[in-house]
Amino acid sequence: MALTKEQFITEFKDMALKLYAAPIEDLSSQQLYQALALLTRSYIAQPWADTKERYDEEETKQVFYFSIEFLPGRLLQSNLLNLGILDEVEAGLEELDLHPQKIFAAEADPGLGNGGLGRLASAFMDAMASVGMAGNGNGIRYQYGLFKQAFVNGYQVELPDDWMRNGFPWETRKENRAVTVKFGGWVELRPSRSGHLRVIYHNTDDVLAVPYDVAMVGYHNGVVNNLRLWSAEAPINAGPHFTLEQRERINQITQILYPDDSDNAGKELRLRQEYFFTSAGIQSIVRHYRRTHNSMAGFADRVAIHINDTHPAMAIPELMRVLMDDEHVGWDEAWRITLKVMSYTNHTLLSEALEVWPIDMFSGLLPRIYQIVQEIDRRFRLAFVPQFGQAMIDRIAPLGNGQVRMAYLATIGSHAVNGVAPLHSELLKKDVLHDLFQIFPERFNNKTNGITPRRWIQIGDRPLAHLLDKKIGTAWRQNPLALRKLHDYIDDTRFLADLNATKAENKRELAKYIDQTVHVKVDPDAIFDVQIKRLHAYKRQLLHLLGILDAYLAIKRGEKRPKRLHIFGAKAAPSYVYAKEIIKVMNAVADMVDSDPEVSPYLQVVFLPNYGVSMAEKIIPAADISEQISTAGKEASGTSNMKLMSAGALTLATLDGANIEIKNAVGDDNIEIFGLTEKEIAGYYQRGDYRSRDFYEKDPRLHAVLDMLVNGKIPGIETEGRDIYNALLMYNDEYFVLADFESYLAANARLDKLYQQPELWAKKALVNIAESGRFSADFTVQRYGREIWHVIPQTPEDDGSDTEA
Ligand code: Z2T
Repeated sequence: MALTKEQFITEFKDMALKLYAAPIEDLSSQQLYQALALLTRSYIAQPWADTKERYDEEETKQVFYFSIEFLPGRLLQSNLLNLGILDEVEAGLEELDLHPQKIFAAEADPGLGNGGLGRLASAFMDAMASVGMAGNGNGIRYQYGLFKQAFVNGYQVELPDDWMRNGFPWETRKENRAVTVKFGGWVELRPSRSGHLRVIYHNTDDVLAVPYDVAMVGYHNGVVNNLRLWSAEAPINAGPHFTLEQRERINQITQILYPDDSDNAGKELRLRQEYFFTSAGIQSIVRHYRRTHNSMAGFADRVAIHINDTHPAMAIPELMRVLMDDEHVGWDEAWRITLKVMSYTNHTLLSEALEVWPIDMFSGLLPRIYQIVQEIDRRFRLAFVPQFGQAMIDRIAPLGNGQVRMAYLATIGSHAVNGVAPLHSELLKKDVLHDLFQIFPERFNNKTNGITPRRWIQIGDRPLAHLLDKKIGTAWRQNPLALRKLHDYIDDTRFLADLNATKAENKRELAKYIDQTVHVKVDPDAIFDVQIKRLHAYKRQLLHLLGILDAYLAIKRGEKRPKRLHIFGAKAAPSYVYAKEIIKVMNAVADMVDSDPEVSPYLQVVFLPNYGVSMAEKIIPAADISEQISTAGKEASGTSNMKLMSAGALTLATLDGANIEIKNAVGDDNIEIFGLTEKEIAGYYQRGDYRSRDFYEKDPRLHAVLDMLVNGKIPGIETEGRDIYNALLMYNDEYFVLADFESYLAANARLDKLYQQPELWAKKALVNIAESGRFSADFTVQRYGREIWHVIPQTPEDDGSDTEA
């Protein structure tokens, strides 16, 4: 859109006055933020309405991305950027003697997700709008987001995230679009005169699902898509017998996000949440479709529904329910429509994260849905036992072992199933969904994850963005593949120095931020070595920690090395004791290193509390090294690896998830690979001959490091050190930390050496930035659109390379 600085100044002052009846000089940052957000929303309103009208008029096929998590990050700056008025607004604010960054920082960061899965969902929303795809989000409006993390005496404590305290200016409540979701009770199936079954619900608990819509603004294209978040409320005419307790139970449904990343707690409230937003979404999609169509026959040509992991997998039986019970479609036709509409992404191979629900709980809470799952199960068995045998079908039917098995249900009820990086997609076919792959091989495909360079470079890394503009022009802002132009400057000594200077500037900025937030002074000339992701044993923050302890001992022995600053950001699930113990030890090691004048010239450790999207925007631009060190075969994809690469950090990585794609993109010389491969680890499992203790006994450095966990040398830890020591030695080190220790140290030593040659380092950083464009989520959603959702016309150039997992 077009907006001059002068126009903006007038409209902004006017908005502030209307809102607060005061001149802008008297307003707090929060008030200025509210005024600016509301003004921005007023700019969004018309294109939002227009986009919706256009989709309806042109009968565009629409995608609905169902996800129990969305992590959009702060929206003001990205909305201004995408509208194309960020520069004018910032200039206007400065002319008013205001500080844009201070105003942007007043926005609460909606933590409606745990980590990668939720952030990916939001990246896809941004990308779909930006490539002009009709993509809608469907999720939950959690009253409280992911807990705020604080450290008390080095221990993680969790505080409630009251993110809507000041309201959420980007949402609009759509009371007129509310639907009712039914729980519990019992079902009566009664043949009716017209021949179809009448389904009568008795004694249900009814919940009103009220949608709140959030605009998803496309980049410089006038498109504004919709993210619909549902809130649970008591029914309007609840009647005199409706108790406060009942009201309370309803409010609970959308009260809080479950804080588990890659883990399944199996709680009934979680099942309620899943059905709540799924049923509300399906009902509203069907209702909207039926306003302009008098049958459901063409539904699958207008609607694609994507199931982000299995949390919304009830969309399958729910759509069957609506088609049959409300729309009187027969089973076979309903199933044909459902299969064509639904597609499913798996995000993990970890068995503890695979959702299963006890049949008792499931059937009690969702009696009609359970009947339909039983029928899906019955027909699946009938169709495939003859060809594949009872034993195999028993393993993979939707019902088994007294459980509803959601990944199997999702695979059986979708026309497409994908993993999120090639290795992950291969392992899905080989292990977790092996039997279903035998039956439905054509459904399986890969879609490598992506990120949005708009947020991570244009917003997060202004100094780099400006340097790029100067050197290669601004085309990369529209098409990140244009970053490849950087290769032309690989021998441009001046440019390489500029690149290093940009990094140095970002490091000074982060150093300031660290000082302001945790009151720790860090040396901006150190190597900034970053590991930012949820805390989980398979991600092996512990391997990084053991590397730090080894460095500590080496420095104590008198070794000199370039100074390294290790930066961690990680929340642990509140119930994940082992992860919390690792946090405590990290914080203890940080203190030990910091307070030792022999060591602190060479080594520093900072664990920043409350890592999230907005903190990532500050850390990533300053990173020299990106630690992506999961046990091979365990990290489905990873996405912080892509973000850090695009900021020119060198990746220190195992051959896992999308690290392998990064290696293929930049070449072996521009990434630091170490550790066992997935194949080698599978070999250990098969033979059953991994003995972590052998590594401890053979390697004196490892021996010394592990002993530190229990010999009292790290002040302030007791049981934590012992528990970790035991996990590694008595319980045989489930994640092969000890097996990878030596090669991890060797890779680190190579990085230390490389850092002595700044120009060579800069060349490698350049190649990483240049090749990061391929990981733009814009391309990812286009591949989903072409190959799964069928919302993009197939063109001859499509090589279909991504369909081969
Ligand atoms: C999650 O963030 C991821 C997987 C999950 O499995 C759950 C959550 Cl909350 C159920 C992550 C993966 O661990 C990560 O490798 C991947 O990059 C990300 O999803 C997005 O696909």
